[in-house]
Amino acid sequence: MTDAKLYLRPLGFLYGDAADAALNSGVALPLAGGPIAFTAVELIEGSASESERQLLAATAVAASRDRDVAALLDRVTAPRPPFAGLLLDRPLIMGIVNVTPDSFSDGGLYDKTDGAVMHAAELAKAGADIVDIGGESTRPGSDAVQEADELARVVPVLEGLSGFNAVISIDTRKARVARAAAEAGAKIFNDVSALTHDKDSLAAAAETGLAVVLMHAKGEPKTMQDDPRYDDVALEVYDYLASRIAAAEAAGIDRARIAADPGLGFGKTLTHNLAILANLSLLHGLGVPLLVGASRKRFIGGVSGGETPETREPGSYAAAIAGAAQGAQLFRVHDVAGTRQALAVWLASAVGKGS
Ligand code: 7PJ
Repeated sequence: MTDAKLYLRPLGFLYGDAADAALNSGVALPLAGGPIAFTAVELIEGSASESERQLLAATAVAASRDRDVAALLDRVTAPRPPFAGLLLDRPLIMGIVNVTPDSFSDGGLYDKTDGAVMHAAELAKAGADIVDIGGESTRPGSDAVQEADELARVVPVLEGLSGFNAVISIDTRKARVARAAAEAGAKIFNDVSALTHDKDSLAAAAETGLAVVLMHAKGEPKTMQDDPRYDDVALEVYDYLASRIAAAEAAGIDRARIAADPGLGFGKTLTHNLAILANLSLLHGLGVPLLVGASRKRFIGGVSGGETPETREPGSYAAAIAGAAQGAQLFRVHDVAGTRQALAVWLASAVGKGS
């Protein structure tokens, strides 16, 4: 096979005492250095168009003398440093604050500065570790927003949050917005274009020292849902994110400041979104924390019904749990209290005790 690349997909997860016992007796390996252990690995060699797959015991992969396998396995198992100052020893919740008049899920309810500031405070009280402030709707079909309009929307909100107790993230594709947000105290540059939309974004991230979320999207928001196609969506998303992490590092952004996100709903059909979720653990090979943004997205309605975003909340909890069960570290959600409860009950029942 020409151009064969290597991927490792951890499988067979253990939690709590079972994970500890398996790690101590050497029959499992730690997932991203966290409390979850994995017992099996799908070893994938090839490319999105042609791949060979083998299911192996994790211990067999650990015993491999192949240097590429060993290096990749190191990335899968290595502990992740704190992200934007936050320890990754439990699922972290990023609450969504839209400051957009056309936001699809809250109908523009929070489009005024005071409303957005109040909403952010409510999310923090409900247990959000991060609040993500966005002034440009990137939902499917939406138009681009002018920089001046976006700045006018988000800067007063960020200023209203000075001294705020949760970490502040700015959801933007624009370098100037990210720079203004950094001045106003934001710690995370969450970019659905993975720092590609604006040619100054890599430099803005490097110079401000912001942590970055690099998200996969295929195409622009306006047209991304017009018949997206992939040979193998999970491998193509992986390759894209790997290339964006490399570009970020080359621009001077330390790997410790990077998280990766497969971008559910961004140029993906229902089948693509589900393939990504089912293969999520593959992305630990990127060697950075993973963020999952499934909240209220259309694919949830596609699985089980749920015409309006508000009715997709139970499915959003389930998608977050599916991500957490595979070791994803960050969850971008609308309903912070509900997601927190869902993740807490899942974790407590997987581990067999409350925290
Ligand atoms: C995402 C995002 C996502 C990250 C939006 C929506 C559309 N940022 N911004 N991941 N989605 N990192 O909330 O439905 O999935 S805007």
